[in-house]
Amino acid sequence: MRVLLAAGTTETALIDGISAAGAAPELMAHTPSADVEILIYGEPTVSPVTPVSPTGCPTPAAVTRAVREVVGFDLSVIDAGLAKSTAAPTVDLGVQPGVDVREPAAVPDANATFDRAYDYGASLPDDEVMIGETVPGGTTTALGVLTALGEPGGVSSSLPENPIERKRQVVDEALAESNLEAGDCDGDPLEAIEAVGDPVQPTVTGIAAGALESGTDVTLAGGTQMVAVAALLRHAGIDADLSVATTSFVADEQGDRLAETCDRLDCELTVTDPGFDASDHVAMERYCAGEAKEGVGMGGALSLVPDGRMGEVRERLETVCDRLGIE
Ligand code: AAM
Repeated sequence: MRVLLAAGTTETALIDGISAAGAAPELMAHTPSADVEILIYGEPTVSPVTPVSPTGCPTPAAVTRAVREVVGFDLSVIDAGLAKSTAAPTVDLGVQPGVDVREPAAVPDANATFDRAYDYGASLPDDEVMIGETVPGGTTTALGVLTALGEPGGVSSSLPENPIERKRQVVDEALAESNLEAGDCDGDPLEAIEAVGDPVQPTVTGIAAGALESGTDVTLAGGTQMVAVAALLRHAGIDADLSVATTSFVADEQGDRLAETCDRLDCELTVTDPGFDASDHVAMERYCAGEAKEGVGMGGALSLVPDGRMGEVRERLETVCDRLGIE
């Protein structure tokens, strides 16, 4: 199995109170760069911080790394608009960081990014791939494109108390600034991304579209951000089989809505519970309290763990957290 991790940024993450994917707003731009270093090396290398929430919950990259150390999988990192340098080897598709969605164009080069990502996806030699993401603010931009497409339903959050009303306000402002109303982008997913999305979206949507077209099975590894990608693919007229693999933390928060949305988008849904309630380690306690919930391919990675081996993942996560200075 190859995991493709699309790592990017959007200025949208800087909107007050919208994201916990970094200890402080000025650190969020480093989160994706550090996340991919954790996946590759086990710890940040040139990145100055280990991404944690303001209350100290470690990045989901720690969990994905722990799974990787236990079961092993091929990994490629795609630069989907990084704002800070990273020492992780990345595939360069020329993607730029995203602009605040409340500006007229949030992803000015969405079309060109999609095309390059498509060619990359179509060139992959793998029979199956999983695609994950790291982009602070990504649930707000997910709500942006879902609304522009006219898709009902909400999105999750890295915060235990989802600031969904704030997100709706931001999306309303963003649509108005782009002279759009909810549902206006029904048949034009790239217009939705350009107006109110983030650069990870055309990257993941393009890779998935190219991979599916060339006969590669695709699992979208993530929560509501990946549901938004599934919606973008369906609105692009792609009807190939598609799966979403997420965590029990997202599924618990979203309730029946997650399965209903996946059903409507004709996506298979896999939910994996890592059994963190069996541990009294501070990181796992924070996940059980609803922090972070998903990201950096966590739900997809957990779905690769064979029955009976989740205890090993939890043990390994403690080692990864020790290395990251989280105890
Ligand atoms: C990615 N890196 C993270 C992290 N994520 N580091 C710490 N905490 C997280 N939750 P929101 O829209 O609330 O910002 O949530 C989306 C982000 O949270 C994404 O970057 C996702 O990968 C995760």
